[in-house]
Amino acid sequence: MSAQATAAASGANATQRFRENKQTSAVANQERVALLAGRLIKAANDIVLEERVTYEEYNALKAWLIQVGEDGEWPLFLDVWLEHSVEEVATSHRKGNKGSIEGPYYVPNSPEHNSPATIEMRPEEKGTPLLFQGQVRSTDGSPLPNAKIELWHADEDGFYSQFAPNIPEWNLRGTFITDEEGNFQINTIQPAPYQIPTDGACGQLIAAAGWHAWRPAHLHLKVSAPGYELLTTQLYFPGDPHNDDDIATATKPELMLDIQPAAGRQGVQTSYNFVLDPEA
Ligand code: MBD
Ligand code: FE
Repeated sequence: MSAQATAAASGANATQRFRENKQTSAVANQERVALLAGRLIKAANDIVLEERVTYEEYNALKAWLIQVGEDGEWPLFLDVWLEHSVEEVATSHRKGNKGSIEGPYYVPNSPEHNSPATIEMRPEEKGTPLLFQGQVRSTDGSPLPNAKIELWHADEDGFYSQFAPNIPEWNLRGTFITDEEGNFQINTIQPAPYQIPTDGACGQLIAAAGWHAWRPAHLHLKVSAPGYELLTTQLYFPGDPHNDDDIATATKPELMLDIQPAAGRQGVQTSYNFVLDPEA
């Protein structure tokens, strides 16, 4: 009975999380539905006509779409190949920090700590120790005390707790509160590059197209403070071979960390200051 990190298992978890956490019942306005669904259907028809798609290809598409659902990989598929454009539209007005996609593996209400703190990890947690510190500020430069930093990331094997088996529930997930000066100090480990599951429908597509399945190593963050827009973003590590060809198109030059050897201890450290936009 050894639970394995299968696409279907992590997909089922991601699907369930999505249903629990996201507002999906809002009835969009009829004109908008007709416009957007109409354009999507027209775009697909244009491709069929222009590329002279065969019945063989049409049936392969149908079989694959059915499989995406069976593997629970709609959250993965959409977050990898579409969310980055939605994020771009949603944050284009901002003057503060660059955002990035949330992805399929966020879980709300992770254990809360006052800064400085160490994120929950196993006693034997593998990986380079990482001291992650900085300040949360407003766009006018003023520091934001009591801001909330939610951090989640993969382990040294590229797995996320609650989406892969045999990892403690809140492993490498935590909520950190900035101090009176808006500063934070978080001890964690450096995550590994992440390969999306290769044994499900998304992996099948990647193999069939001759693409790769990698995201560069990344930290996921949600930074918030009362009266400010929620910032959902990711931070990346210089030198990762996939920083310039992320499968999820979610890297930005402004989101690269500056990694230094840790002062007087093992591992590495980095400083990053978050800038939040006041709510309109
Ligand atoms: C991830 O870890 C991730 O961040 C995204 C966007 C998609 C799949 C896995
Ligand atoms: Fe991720």
